Amino acid sequence: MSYTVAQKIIKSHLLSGKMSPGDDVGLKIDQTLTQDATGTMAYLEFEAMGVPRVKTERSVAYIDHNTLQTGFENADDHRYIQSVCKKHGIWFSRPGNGICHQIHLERFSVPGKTLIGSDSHTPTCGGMGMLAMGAGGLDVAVAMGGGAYHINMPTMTLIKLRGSLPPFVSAKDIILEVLRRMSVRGGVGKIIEYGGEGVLTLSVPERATITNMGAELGATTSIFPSDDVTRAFLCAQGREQDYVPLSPDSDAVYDEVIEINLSTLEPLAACPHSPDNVKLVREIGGIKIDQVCIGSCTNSSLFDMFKAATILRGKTVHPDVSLTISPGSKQVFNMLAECGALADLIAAGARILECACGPCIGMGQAPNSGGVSLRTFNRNFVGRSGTADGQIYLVSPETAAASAITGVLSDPRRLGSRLDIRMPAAFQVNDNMIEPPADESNMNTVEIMRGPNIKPFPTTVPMSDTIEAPAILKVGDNITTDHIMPAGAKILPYRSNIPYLSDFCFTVCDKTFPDRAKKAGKGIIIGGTNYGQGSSREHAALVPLYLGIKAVVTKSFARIHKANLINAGILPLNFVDPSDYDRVNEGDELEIYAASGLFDDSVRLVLHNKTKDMKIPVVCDVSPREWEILTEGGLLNYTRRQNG
Ligand code: MIC
Ligand code: SF4
Repeated sequence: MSYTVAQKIIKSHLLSGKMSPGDDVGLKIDQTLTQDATGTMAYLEFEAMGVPRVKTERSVAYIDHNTLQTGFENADDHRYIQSVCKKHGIWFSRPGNGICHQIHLERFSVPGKTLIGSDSHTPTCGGMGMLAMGAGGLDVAVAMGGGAYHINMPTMTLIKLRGSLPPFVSAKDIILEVLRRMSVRGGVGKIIEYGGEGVLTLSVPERATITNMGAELGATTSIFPSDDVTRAFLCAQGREQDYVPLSPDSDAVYDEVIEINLSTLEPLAACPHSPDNVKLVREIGGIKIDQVCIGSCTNSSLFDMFKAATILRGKTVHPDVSLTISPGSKQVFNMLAECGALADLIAAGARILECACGPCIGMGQAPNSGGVSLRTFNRNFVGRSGTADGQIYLVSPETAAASAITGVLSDPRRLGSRLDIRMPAAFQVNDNMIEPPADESNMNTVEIMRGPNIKPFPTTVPMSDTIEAPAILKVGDNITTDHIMPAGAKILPYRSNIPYLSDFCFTVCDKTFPDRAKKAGKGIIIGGTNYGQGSSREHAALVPLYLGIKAVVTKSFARIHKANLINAGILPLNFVDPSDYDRVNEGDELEIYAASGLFDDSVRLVLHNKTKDMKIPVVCDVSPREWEILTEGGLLNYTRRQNG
């Protein structure tokens, strides 16, 4: 047998199932990561499982999302996470140390290992040759307790990179080109592997930009081989001992092959309001801009920051533009300061923010009304910036910096022949902001600090034979988790308070939804294709659960959200005939029951539209294990029973 890079890692971590596409496979997880916006819930779930010490090789908790502390809530949650880490064997990255994915890449990623994280951009470490996947918090909690992580065995897509990038064209433009070709649902059920001679021209942080934003394809993950470039990065991080070479077998078989000639790529931008609405920068033209934000887990490496600093050196940010810079990690920030590049940015008029997610998740820096904002980030969903009518374009650091000077969207190739950037031979290594856990012998002395913001999460009951509820909401295609459970500075502090969050559920689509759902006490949601794309936030399942949602019936689901619904005990159903979507209106009275008592690998059910008196066939496309989770009322109940 011959294997791709991803198949090799899956094979060496396989705990259950067969590696044939679509089959449920259980994987041993070597490493986990959490961030603070999903972490509090994940650790509450971990505590509820009653496992005294994590069983992974390495688990790390990062504080990077909720760093605007306008009340006690975030600070309380940070204290809680810090104390749980100390007690239960988890490394704690303190606020100020940077964005989880950037730090994990620098300090902990190891080629050939598996990683799951309670954040959809966990595939960033695929740039290091790890099998790194985003997951719901409960899945991460189970993995910390030593349990397998289950996925449907993906098909394999090879993206063959030819040639090398022209000056001022960036790794960001490569992933934007992939999104242009494949769309936000083109990666569902797939692992995207990069190969071809173009791979050798890309550094690990550039590879990580590409695997990071592979999340926007809906892919299970994206991965690069581990080669001399990988070794050089690990050496520069003082971690050469972690290097393991990893490449596909020469006769590895891929289900799909896509070729991209890097030499012919041009600067690209994803236009409002979707990461796959990609156009050439020169084709969009010189639209007037109001804001430029450089940073996020996609583009905040030292190389990205150097590019911005070099372009801005000796210049002034345009008077109509506000430019923000968020370095990805303390390592990046420190090195920028030491070599003087930070001074170049400050002198040009950039507003320097702390190294954290910041504007990417609407934590400050919302643009002006109707404002055009160029961001080096990965998502431009409606309202995510904090301004409902903000117009967000996703671009490379080169395009962002060039435009910040001119005040209009600008093709960076106009800047000259090539940027003269010399990367240092070694990164500055100082892990003083990463706190190790207490020794096992001392763990019992650690007291868990729970603030008043932490409310119990909704309990679930085993599934009943029939569900009777109204179609409480009907939505269209590509609904994101930012629609279902918005984030931003006003709401994020309440990620450990499901009752409070419930007042914001789906308000991007329908302001009356929370009230209506509370009055009805139960409901079924009707959705289109790719329902639940975007974030891994399990709150997008837990909050609907709290509001009495029993089932979600759609044309198709995004992977992580579907898993989160199952984990919460909410039935994810698909129309057998997608055109039946038109046969249900909001407000119709519905009933769901099994078509036969039998269960094979997908349960056939009937959606009885009582208002229209129509019987619509629907299917619950889940594995036998997932069906058991659903019938027991969710993963926590299931895991508790498994652990006796
Ligand atoms: C995001 O980019 O949407 C987030 C915020 O990082 C989320 C996680 C969350 O909602 O906390 C993600 O991508 O999973
Ligand atoms: Fe943070 Fe934005 Fe990355 Fe999400 S996408 S982890 S909010 S920087």
